[in-house]
Amino acid sequence: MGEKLTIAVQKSGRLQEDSLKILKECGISIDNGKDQLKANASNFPLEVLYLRNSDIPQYVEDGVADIAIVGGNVIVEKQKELEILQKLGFSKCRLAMALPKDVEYTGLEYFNGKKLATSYPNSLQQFLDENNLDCDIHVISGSVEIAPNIGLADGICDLVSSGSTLFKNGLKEVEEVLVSEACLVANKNISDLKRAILDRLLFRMKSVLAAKN
Ligand code: PRT
Repeated sequence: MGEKLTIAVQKSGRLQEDSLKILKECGISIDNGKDQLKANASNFPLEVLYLRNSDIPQYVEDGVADIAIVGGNVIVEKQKELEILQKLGFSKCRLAMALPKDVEYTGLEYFNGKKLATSYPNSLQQFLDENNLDCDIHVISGSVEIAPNIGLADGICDLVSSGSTLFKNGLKEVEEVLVSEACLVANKNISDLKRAILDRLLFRMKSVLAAKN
């Protein structure tokens, strides 16, 4: 049997549909049983692993998957050494800091000494360090936007796309920490044989993306 490339894509969630769509647009047919965690392409040397987006950077760094489609913000948060091959133009969002809408925001120094709730402590800490700010970071794994309303934090740092969740929770966005979109990433040490398959895939992907612009 010839060499195969292993790609990780999100099992379910915001990235999954567009991840599979772009593979399909590359002419790759995946034999998919709905609840399977692993599938093979029938017409390309590719195996697909369905994993949680937040676990994907670790799996790629460990070489369990050779490549992956993953949210760019997660690579930053998990602090993994991955090769970013291509930005894919979907799942665009930003990691942003937000405050209760009535707060009079005076600039970044406002945050000094404040308590911030987030699910992205590493990305936030990096931003605070770059700006010489000292905050108390409170890590919560979901429903971050509710934290200021229930007295858990002065503000939040969370992903924003339309802004409607912030609005519904009486918050306003005041600082952008980073921008993110889905990316094709690779393990830094894949074999030459796999690299050759990857080059073929990447060529197709770039053509698909170019046709969209
Ligand atoms: O469980 P798993 O680890 O697989 O997935 P996940 O926890 O990473 O969650 P999922 O599927 O929700 O998000 C996958 C990726 O989509 C994220 O890592 C981002 O890269 C990207 N993405 C794009 C977003 C959003 N937009 C987004 N709006 N991820 C989350 N949100 C959430 C945000 O946290 C907030 O609660 O949506 C809410 C805000 O949306 P708006 O439109 O109201 O601003």
